[in-house]
Amino acid sequence: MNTSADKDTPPKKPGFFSRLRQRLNRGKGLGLSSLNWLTGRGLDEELEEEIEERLLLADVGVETTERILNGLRKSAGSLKNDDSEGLKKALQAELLAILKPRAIPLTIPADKRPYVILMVGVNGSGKTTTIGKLAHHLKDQGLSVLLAAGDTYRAAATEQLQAWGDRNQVPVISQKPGADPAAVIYDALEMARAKNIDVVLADTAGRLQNQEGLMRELEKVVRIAGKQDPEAPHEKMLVLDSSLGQNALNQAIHFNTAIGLTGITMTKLDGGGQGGILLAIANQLDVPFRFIGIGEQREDMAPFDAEKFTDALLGFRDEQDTATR
Ligand SMILES: Nc1nc2c(ncn2[C@@H]2O[C@H](COP(=O)(O)OP(=O)(O)O)[C@@H](O)[C@H]2O)c(=O)[nH]1
Ligand SMILES: [Mg+2]
Repeated sequence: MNTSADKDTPPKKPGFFSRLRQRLNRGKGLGLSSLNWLTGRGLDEELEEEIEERLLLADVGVETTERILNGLRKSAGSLKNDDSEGLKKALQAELLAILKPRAIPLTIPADKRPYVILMVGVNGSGKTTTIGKLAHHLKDQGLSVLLAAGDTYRAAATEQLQAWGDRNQVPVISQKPGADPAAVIYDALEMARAKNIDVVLADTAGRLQNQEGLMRELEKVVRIAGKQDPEAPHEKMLVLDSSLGQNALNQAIHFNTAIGLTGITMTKLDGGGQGGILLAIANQLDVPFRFIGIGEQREDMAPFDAEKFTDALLGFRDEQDTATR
């Protein structure tokens, strides 16, 4: 037996939010990722304009930027002119005030079985990948999971879901390409009930070319799931590509109006987006953020944490955030 301390202590790898901070920092560098430029300055007109510009470039959007600046002006009134630390804290507080109310984790109550999570979003947003990550996350919590291949438009979509099922060793219910997605999900719920499965993760298609058709299809899926269990789907989770900037906000509003969202997962925070789009969405939609994704692997997703996200966005270091896995 090898008792060397080196072998027993796994190498420290940066934790999720450290990686998020690094990836946001890797972006265009115009965002909020380092507040060094703030040092030694008071909130005069010039600095206000600079903050405004940086917020807009970070995808925060006009309305939400205005809210943040108004809040900053109020707190700056009680700060000394060169108290940039105070100003940074005030900015942090403004962002937190917007994000904190949306940090409501996904919980799976023990009395709702199977718990049905319907994943929606446009093509390429990361639905299927997020299902794979989520299956892993839920299995880690000791829950049994079943995947439903509700994107029946392309055979490749079912194969991709099947691959995630294999990787996580969870069953996948699918039908032939072209099958009715509502029927696939109905079958999956029936199977889940028969096998006492805890959670069903239902994939859906997300073609952009026909928004109305897509929304009607999703409404039908919701209706048919409700025939198995009036409360299903318990979670209608929008998966959003955060690198789309303000377009992501428009998608969120659209899906929320059509089917009433209960949660949002933001993907691709490693993908060039500045992260400020979460502020815009949080400020304008009363829908919780459940998870954020920073890559294509299973471990590249974590529950949304408003404090840690804000610190990552502002480039604040959290020395504790190291994982030992
Ligand atoms: N960099 C990065 N890529 C992602 C992330 N989530 C998904 N992807 C990739 O985005 C592409 C589309 O994802 P997919 O799950 O197929 O999207 P879907 O069409 O909504 O099901 C795939 O190549 C994924 O590997 C993420 O958080 N970061
Ligand atoms: Mg897909």
